[in-house]
Amino acid sequence: MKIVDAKVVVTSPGRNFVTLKLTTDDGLTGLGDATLNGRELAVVSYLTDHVAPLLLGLDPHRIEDTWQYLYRGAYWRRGPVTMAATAAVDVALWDIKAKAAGLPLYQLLGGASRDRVRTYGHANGRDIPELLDSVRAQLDEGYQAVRIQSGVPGLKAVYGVHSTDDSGSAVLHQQARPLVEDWDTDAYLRHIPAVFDAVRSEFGAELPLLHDAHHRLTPVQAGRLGKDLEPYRPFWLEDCTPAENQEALRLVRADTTTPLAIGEVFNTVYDYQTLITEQLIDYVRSAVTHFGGVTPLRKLFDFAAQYQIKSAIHGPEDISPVGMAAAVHLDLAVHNFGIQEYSGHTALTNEVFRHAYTFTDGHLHPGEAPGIGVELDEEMAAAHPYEAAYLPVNRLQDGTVHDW
Ligand code: KDG
Ligand code: MG
Repeated sequence: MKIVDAKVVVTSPGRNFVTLKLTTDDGLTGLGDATLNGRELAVVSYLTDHVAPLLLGLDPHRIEDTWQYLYRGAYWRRGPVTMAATAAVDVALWDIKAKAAGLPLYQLLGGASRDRVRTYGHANGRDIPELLDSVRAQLDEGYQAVRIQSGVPGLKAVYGVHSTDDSGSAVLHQQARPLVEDWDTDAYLRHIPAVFDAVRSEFGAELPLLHDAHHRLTPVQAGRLGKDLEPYRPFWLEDCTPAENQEALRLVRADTTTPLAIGEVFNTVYDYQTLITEQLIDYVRSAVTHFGGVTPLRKLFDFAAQYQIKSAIHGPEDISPVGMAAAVHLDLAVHNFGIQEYSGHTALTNEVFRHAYTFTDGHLHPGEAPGIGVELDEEMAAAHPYEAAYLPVNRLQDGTVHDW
């Protein structure tokens, strides 16, 4: 078998998604997600100009060899653009291999280690009453674990909470120029324990609650937050410090027993070396789409398993259903599965990307369709072309740029 076509499809059924479609000489196709939110076209160029020409004529069954060829062969390796492009190739090749075998991908990864995949959903509110309503809505949708994000008194727009304009209408984060959010760490640290207190009082002790600090704290601030949240037994505190410095987590770990999760902006196992070998974290949170695909993420999970660290694949709305499908196959197969983030996609997105995975009672299952189980409707995709969009940026109240 040979690869005869490599096509990149960009579509925006509400938000941008980049998809690689590989076709073989015997008519099999494979899909891979290459979406890098706010920097989509950089990956499109990387794939179209630099990777697609190399793939033509290759044997699609040689997944490991192709991965090494793209990773080592680029010389300029790692980084989100390179690894998103490499991930798309890797997942498309796994899709083809599983279709050729007539099996769902999870069967090629060792088969199911569980019956279904536990997820967590997103609840958020500009204030505590709005957050409580949002948690209730998540439970009504079937979720059995919930990430809670709250507005902070005195701040107009914070991560994870719908922003409003002066009239109070919701402002979308996807805009032609970055929205500017504002930040005050002290105000945040004062407020979040009260948020957990209110949610625990309303929903009881058993509901797994997660929280994302989105890389904004120093190690000492993160340690204090972790300690303040201990009475509420969070499932985890996510991305507490900026991602670049693995050593920071040593300080946080020394201060708190709140479980720690990190990794959505990591691209290779090297970003995790200290964190895993020193057992500084409890969950690895990389996306299939930004970590080079199923091949390296499987290796990461096996490495993490030796240290009792579990998987928690990043699954926001900006991972397409193609990336989500690959994640759910891996979730079902690996032994050290922890939890899967899942906020779902719009009905229109699910029409452009028809998928076999299902969501029931807060759990996902990849389905039994051969491959990863996603079909791309290219006509519908073309009817919703790319729209320029950025993630927000973040400034302290004196105007200083802060981590978003
Ligand atoms: O594109 C950025 C988002 O994927 C990220 O902000 C979402 O932090 C996130 C999460 O935990 O899902
Ligand atoms: Mg996050």
